[in-house]
Amino acid sequence: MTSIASKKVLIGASAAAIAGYLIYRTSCPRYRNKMVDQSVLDKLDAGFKKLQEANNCHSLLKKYLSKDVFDQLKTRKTAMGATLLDVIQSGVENLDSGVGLYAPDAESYTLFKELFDPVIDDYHQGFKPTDKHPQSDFGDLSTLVDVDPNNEFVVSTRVRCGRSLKGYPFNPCLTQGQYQEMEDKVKAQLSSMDGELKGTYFPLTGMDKKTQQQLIDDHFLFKEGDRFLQAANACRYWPTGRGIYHNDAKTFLVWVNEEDHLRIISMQKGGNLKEVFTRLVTAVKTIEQKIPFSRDDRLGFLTFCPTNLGTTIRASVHIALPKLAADLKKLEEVAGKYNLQVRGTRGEHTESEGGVYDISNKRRMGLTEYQAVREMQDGILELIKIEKSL
Ligand code: ADP
Ligand code: DAR
Repeated sequence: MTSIASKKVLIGASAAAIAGYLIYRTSCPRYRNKMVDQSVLDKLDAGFKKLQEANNCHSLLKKYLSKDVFDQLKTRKTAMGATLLDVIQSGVENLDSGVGLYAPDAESYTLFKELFDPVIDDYHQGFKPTDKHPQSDFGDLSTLVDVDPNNEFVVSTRVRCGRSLKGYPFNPCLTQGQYQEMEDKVKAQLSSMDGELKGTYFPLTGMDKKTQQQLIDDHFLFKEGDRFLQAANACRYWPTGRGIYHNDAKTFLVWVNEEDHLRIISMQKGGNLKEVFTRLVTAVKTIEQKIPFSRDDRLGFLTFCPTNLGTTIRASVHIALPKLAADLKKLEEVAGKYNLQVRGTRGEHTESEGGVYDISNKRRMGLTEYQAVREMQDGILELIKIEKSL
């Protein structure tokens, strides 16, 4: 075959190969799914317009979803099929969101990093894209204290962390079967807890409403129908796969598949933070030997909401500071100086009842578990000192 003829054959073969690849890319179910549907793009355009026109929206979503970022991200889709709409729909529907976005799966934190990174930096007060969350360190527990030994101000103390089960996406991408599978796995593992942590798992499925409401009123169980989570597609198939594990004393609890796969909680009356955190550390170390958790090398433990990444620790007191709290804005301003966040009695997006506030550390990333808990301890001690001086 002449050299010209062989070149013609080679060019023909290459053209056929390229054509075949292009057909594959447009026709292969996997690659076809890589394209964002026009219906999703239309919803995204409408959502972005709504955010832009909202004058009284102060969410981090609105702050950082510029037109440029929006145009960059709106055509992207994760391997699990999550789009920018899955990320922002809660904040579009709830313009009063503080943050307004969630990660439908772990990949979202990198695929939509142009939006997540500035939100994370802002919320966690300086966690840059080049920063790396430190390894877990629960610290020297003997240095923690009872923040209110005379029981003058603190009603109760609670420390919680979130954990995601390795191999499972977050709420919007979970199937009903996965919810059930995860619940079965967690229930089986928790059934072997012993000593102070020994307890019982109570699925929400079949739980009578009176019992459920009493658990919520006593601050043990998560609220139902959170509009922010509903809009984020975090409540599908409810109550399948959802429930609560607790010991008899209700000082050790585990929430299953509310906002995160797991919320591991230690709580008790009074201000003895040292006892509460020691119990949580024991529980986390016990559970992680039974259930593999999803942890990112840069972001730390992964959670559905970016505000909970890293340590995922929220250490809080239910506290009454009548003089400081006479002016809520003043209380929030003073608390903010110590990197503390003020929530209502029933947690976020609620009001105070009887003058009791839920005050906790705000930062969860770029510091260790011990530092996050210590930040709460030191801040609360300062607030009590100020209250006493007024
Ligand atoms: P999370 O702490 O899991 O992020 P929330 O802010 O909704 O979620 O609070 C969950 C529940 O924990 C609410 O019922 C709230 O009243 C309760 N809670 C928070 N801190 C304390 C505390 N120190 N003592 C008792 N209950 C608390
Ligand atoms: N609805 C969200 C909540 C942000 C932080 N709290 C969480 N993840 N429970 C908001 O943007 O207000």
